Amino acid sequence: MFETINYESRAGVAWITLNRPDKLNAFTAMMHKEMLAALKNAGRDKDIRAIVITGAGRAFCSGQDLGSSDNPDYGEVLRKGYNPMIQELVSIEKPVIAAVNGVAAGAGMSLALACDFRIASEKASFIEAFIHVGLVPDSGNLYFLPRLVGHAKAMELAVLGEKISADQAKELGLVTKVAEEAFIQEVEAFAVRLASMPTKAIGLIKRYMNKSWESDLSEVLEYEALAQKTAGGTEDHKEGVSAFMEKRKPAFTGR
Ligand code: T3D
Repeated sequence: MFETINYESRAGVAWITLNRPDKLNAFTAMMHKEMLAALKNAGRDKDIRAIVITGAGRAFCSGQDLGSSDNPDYGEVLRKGYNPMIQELVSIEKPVIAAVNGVAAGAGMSLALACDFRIASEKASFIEAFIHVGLVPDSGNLYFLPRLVGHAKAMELAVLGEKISADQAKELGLVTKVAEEAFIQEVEAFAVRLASMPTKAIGLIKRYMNKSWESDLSEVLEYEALAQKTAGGTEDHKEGVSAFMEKRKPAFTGR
């Protein structure tokens, strides 16, 4: 179905694997197109309740394919390729996990930052590679990085472009977890756990937590009221309360 990525679904989780391992999964125009289609598909599919993005081979993603930058207008490359992909990822009201199996460089790091969670393998590393080719962080990097690590650290990472290890990323709060055991099994367990939670509530948390950065307190209070009205009408809310009263484990269905 796809040339540059793989798409699989199992146990309520969509697995999107960037699949150009000989180029460390560098982005091409085709990969942007396919990632957008895969994300739309996972967002629309009612059986999918969590999404994992990972890389084939030893890397997560090395950013733009420097050998295939045939469009000299990089603004257009971003507007047509990267930006719709990042916007789609952020607007999906389901949890998206970056399973960072190896190096995440340039726009590959941006892709990981735009996800809701990052689980890193011990072999993972992160590098703001843009500066080494005289470019600026893009694909939402200037938005997400300072929000995740603070302004001073974000400036340091973006300007110095030094590679950081999985453990350093964990210390900075960039990753939820560095996998200690078999990486994919740990990611799978985390994704399945998320996929069995109240999906609508997670979607609302994502939507309004993202909006909170551009809102004042009274706006956030109103968003919370709107979100709680919606969440309060879900089957999962009823199930959660029933399970609590009956002293049993809830069985959430995402409805
Ligand atoms: O359109 C536009 O350009 C605007 C948009 C820009 C967005 C961006 O993402 S700009 C930043 C682009 N990315 C980079 O600058 C990163 C370049 N890669 C690296 O710095 C290093 O490869 C890594 C730090 C990621 C990994 O280093 P290492 O030593 O583990 O691997 P390597 O030996 O450098 O790479 C292995 C192979 O992958 C190698 O090919 P070869 O020699 O075996 O045939 C290398 O050329 C290839 N490769 C790695 N990254 C890219 C790439 N080929 C094309 N594009 C890449 N980004």
